Amino acid sequence: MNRIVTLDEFIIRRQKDYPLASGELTGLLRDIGVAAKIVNREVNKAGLVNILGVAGAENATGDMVQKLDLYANEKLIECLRNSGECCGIASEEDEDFVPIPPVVGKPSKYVVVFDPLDGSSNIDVNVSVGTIFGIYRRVSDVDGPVQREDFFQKGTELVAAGYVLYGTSTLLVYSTGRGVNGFTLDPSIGEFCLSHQNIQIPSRGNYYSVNQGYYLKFDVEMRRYIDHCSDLNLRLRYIGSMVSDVHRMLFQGGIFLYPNTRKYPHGKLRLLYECNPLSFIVEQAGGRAMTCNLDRILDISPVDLHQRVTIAIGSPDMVDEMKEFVMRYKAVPI
Ligand code: P6P
Repeated sequence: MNRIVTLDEFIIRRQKDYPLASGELTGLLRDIGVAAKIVNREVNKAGLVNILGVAGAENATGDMVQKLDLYANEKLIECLRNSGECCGIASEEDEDFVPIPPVVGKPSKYVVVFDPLDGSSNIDVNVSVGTIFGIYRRVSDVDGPVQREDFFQKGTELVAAGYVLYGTSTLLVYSTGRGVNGFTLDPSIGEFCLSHQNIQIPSRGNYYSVNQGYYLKFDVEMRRYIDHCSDLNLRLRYIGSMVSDVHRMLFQGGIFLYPNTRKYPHGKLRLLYECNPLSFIVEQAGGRAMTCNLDRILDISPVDLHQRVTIAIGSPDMVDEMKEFVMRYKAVPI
């Protein structure tokens, strides 16, 4: 039987891979792990929340019942604020970035972007949701306040990215640019334990993932590619939570698409805290991630905290095939 390797032990052991590492990133990753355990505890009680009352009402103990995504947002900010390793946060739940003052005067080198609870509409029907995060080294003066440009960095500048999936089990998957590893929460000891080492995405899979309901709203090249997936008898899987769909693809292969529609002419999904971190993970696992205009997601220079992009992400052979369809059928050649 293999020895249990906890997330903390793995992170600390991997720190030795970075001779210049001084422990801040290690501390930050561990703090995100703590926040994930706290969020997991509440997500697992979500059904009770509905019994005890909806967000904004008082529950049996007189506490204010919160929407779980706001709760997750608060807990993540609280953990990162106390970590002393993060000088700023950009969250899906906050209009602007949130400066984090130094703890005991010690300046910190990193900023964190996250979607605290991606797919939160699934909570009410007990379908998996997740937290997505990315970590950048700040580019502004370390002795000054965090600046907007600290968050407007390309995905290629990520020093770490990952997600926590609150599903049939709770899994934390992350990468610091040297491969992708997964850790399953063992509730009996309250630790994330190494369960999926060096994850590699299959070169292709039997699933494609897109909201078929928008088919007639997609551009012709996307419809032709989706027709091709159907002609290949691929199976459609779409959970309505990007992190869950991408997680399935990491293990079973496939492609996830969110093209532009009339409602979302630039795509629906957010670059900073959904597409970049997940693209970083998928590329580290050997996959591809590009916009439906064939731009590599990680090469996009952000211009807004909540910028939306189109995305085609997943198995390399399938994303390459989608690219061929775009080149062949796009009405206005790229
Ligand atoms: P639609 C969840 O709200 C989310 O941001 C992603 O997690 C998910 O893939 C997508 O939106 C679902 O959007 O338009 O298909 O309901």
